[in-house]
Amino acid sequence: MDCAMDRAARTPIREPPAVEEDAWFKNVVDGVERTLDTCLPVAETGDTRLLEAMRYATLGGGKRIRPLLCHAAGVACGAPKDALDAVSAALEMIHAGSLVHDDLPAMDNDILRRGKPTVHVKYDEATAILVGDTLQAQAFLTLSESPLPAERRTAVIRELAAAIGPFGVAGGQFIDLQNVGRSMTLERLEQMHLMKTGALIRASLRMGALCILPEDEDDASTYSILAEYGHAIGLAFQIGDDILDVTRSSAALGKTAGKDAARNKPTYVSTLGLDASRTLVRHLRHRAIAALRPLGINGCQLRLIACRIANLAAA
Ligand code: GRG
Repeated sequence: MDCAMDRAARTPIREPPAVEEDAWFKNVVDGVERTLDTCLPVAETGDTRLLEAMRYATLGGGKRIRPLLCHAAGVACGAPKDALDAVSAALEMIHAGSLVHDDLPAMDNDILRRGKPTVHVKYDEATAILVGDTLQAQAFLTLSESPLPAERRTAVIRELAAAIGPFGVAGGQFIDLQNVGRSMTLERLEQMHLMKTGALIRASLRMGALCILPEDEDDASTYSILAEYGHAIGLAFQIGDDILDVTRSSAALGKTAGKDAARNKPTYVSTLGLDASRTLVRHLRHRAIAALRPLGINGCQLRLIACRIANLAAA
């Protein structure tokens, strides 16, 4: 890492008052919790086990980073809150379903998630597979019924489908699994994480904006700001996740700590070391915040989230 980059990364960033910040975060998180509760199906009669398992995987846990990003980008563009709530709920269903599949014995084989037994431990493996599948279906159903004009609805559906496919989340997960026990170049590691973690983060931002702005020439600059911010924040988030895996306990994380090293998985920490990984997170935070400058006050919430993500890794 060069010195100029390191100096920039160390420059303190003035943050807006914590009270307003906390109120905004709480408002979004509470809103998404309510919307998820409404959008997840409940059985009137018959076997309720699959529906219960979907709720177990999705409700009452997680940092809700993707809804926060979706709302922050939407607020910056003037999108309506009810649409942002629906889109955020869909994003969380996809994310929660991906965590359920990620924890399966055929993938990361974990027993603890969000402080609770993973879905295949609490229920069984077949149920966990179906929970991932049905959460995906429910996410797209939620988007198809979202309070948006038809053209905006199609745009958010398309964005999410593209983000989770072979060139996004699922493709990144495939590369990840192929490389357990191997070393990776920094470039390849970055590419993998831009797909596995970054694709849904970038989609969260774009879907917030797509609720109101067509992606045409008039609004191209907004989308390029979100692309630059999303690239930086997506990587910072993943590097933070790698850092926390070695610096925090399972109790603090709510998931099994030290798993990357135990499985001999290539990570930023194993590739760059802890200090350089932390420096890189600070650099990426600055890059993300710098990208927001043209948005002025409208980028305020996005700026807060960049600080929050960087602070997670710094602790
Ligand atoms: C096609 C969506 C889809 C999934 C199938 C299993 C799989 C392919 C992909 C796994 C993707 C995955 C789990 C990436 C990890 C991303 C990551 C850093 C997760 C942790 O996210 P947090 O910290 O978790 O936001 P909480 O619990 O706070 O929501």
